[in-house]
Amino acid sequence: MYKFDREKYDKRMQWFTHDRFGMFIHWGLYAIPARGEWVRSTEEIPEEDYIPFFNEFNPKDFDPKKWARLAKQAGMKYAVLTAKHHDGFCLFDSALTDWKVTNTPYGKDIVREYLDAFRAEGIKVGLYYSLLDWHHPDYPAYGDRQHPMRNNITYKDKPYNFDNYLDYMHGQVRELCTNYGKLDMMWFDFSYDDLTGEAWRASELVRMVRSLQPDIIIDNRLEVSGSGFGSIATDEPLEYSGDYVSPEQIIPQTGFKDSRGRNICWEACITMNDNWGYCAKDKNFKPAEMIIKKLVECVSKNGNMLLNVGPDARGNIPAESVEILEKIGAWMQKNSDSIYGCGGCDLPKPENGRITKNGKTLYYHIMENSIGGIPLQGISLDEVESIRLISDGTEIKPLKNWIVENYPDVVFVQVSNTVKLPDDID
Ligand code: JFZ
Repeated sequence: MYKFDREKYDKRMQWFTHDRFGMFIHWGLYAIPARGEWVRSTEEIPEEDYIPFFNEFNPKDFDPKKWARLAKQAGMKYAVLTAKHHDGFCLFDSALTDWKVTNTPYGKDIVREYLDAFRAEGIKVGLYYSLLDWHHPDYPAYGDRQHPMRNNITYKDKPYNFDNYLDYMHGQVRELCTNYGKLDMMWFDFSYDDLTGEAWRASELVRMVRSLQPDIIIDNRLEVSGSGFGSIATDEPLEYSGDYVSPEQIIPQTGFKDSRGRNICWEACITMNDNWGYCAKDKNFKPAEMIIKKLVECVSKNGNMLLNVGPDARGNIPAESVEILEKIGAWMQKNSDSIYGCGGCDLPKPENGRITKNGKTLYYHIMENSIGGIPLQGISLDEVESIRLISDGTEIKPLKNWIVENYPDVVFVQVSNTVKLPDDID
């Protein structure tokens, strides 16, 4: 019988709630057509028209050390790479399939290269593993609303044995958990319709993963997808509940609380443009300033941000993404004390920004200018030990003038009239 162990749980989540910021990497054969990672399904591409990408996959510029340095400079503390996405193509040298990177012209085990490079930079490492598999003959095709061959009549009466697929899937997860050293995170994706929970033989799967990787953190998508909490919000989470909620392309309105009012861990996964996998035409990148504010927002609600990059077919992270990461890095250089080890606080959200908190220290992220001093709502002067500008350590004195006299309960400070990025004071 499985029994949820909260003490163990709290312990394994420590780095996750401390680190707050990670890099998601979506990479695979779909980088070649360059129309996003769902291209095979959205365009209902038959396997034979996808195989050419396999036969030519050879990312000449791939340098995982470069990726790892970029992540590190951006202040990202962990990373998650798609070991296998829905197209079933494996970026690792699986003994259970030929549909793998070591059989392409590239020839090397990309998962291993990634793990080595990111670990060398001190970045925690995770792997994404797709529960869906559009390549495997025992995965439902015809009629499955996600599958590229859902409408293809030649698949209509094709027999398949889903249990074979589950053996394969479990076997591959075992390979990843056995052959690649310590993994910090496993990101299963995703459940839908009847394919959820024990339909994946999920308890057995998670038991195996945890026996091979005792400290690993697992997302919640074996049970639910996206923003659904699942049983992690209850007193008795199921064995396959996963460790955190994984809202996708959305930041929840507030943080999540469980049935006893405890914070539930969560991680918003977010793209920089509108695609996970490389999409050549998609130039709709969010400004770095916005992403920084969203990271602050996640932390102020006790959540993490997993920010995605989709490297191209040559193995380069798009220039726009590099620029965004460099800007985030410059901000993190000065302000990361307001992110790492921080969470939300009980004060109301200020008019002009957000608050993150670490112990007794409040970080006021001022996102909008005010006239006549910034009010630090929710705290009184006698609670304040000191106020400092985080970016250069400058002492900030509470304002004392005639405006302030009219608002005796509020601490006002003057920082700058032209704040562009969230500037922080503590
Ligand atoms: C999934 C993938 O399909 C996608 O390609 C990407 O990897 C992302 C991080 O995860 O996206 C999903 C999963 C589930 C839902 C929507 C998108 N859902 O249940 O609505």
